[in-house]
Amino acid sequence: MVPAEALGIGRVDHLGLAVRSLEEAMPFYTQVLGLPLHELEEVAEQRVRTAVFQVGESRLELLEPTSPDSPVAKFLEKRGEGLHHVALAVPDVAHALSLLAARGCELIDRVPRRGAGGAMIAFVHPKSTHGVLLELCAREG
Ligand code: CMX
Repeated sequence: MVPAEALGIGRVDHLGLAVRSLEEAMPFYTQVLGLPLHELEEVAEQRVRTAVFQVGESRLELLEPTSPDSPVAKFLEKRGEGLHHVALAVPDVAHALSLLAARGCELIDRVPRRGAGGAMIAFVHPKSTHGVLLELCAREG
């Protein structure tokens, strides 16, 4: 049997963690865990503010909704704070999406778009991944 073409997943790029308030959640990561803050950013299109912490070659991305119609606000309402998504690094998001579409996966984004930190990203629906919202992510350099 010919193995299916791999997506080229290199590592876990980051884990997205939904929080009600960055101000309340950040001291745990900075002061209790002692992680360095990498970046604070507002992603207007997703209606979130993010605080990113570097953890070796991966990152933790805290997500605070900036509007009641943010996908993260809906998540917090239904499930409370916690793991929101897993982001895997791929070399080419568009190519990975075309492979996943051909394999019958339900894509949230049919084409890559710009996410936090300037990365190209796309989401795959949790229905296709056994319950985890999956992000594909490609960074330059
Ligand atoms: N992880 C796992 N399952 C999730 C989920 C998540 N983060 N969010 C929703 N679900 C599940 C729900 O529990 C629900 O399951 P059931 O049908 O079994 O109850 C199902 O998905 C539908 O959920 P919903 O609450 O009705 O929400 P919607 O369908 O309106 O939206 C989703 C869900 C994933 C399509 C939407 O949140 C989305 O498009 N997400 C991608 C964009 C995003 O999350 N942006 C924020 C982060 C941005 C960034 O990192 O920059």
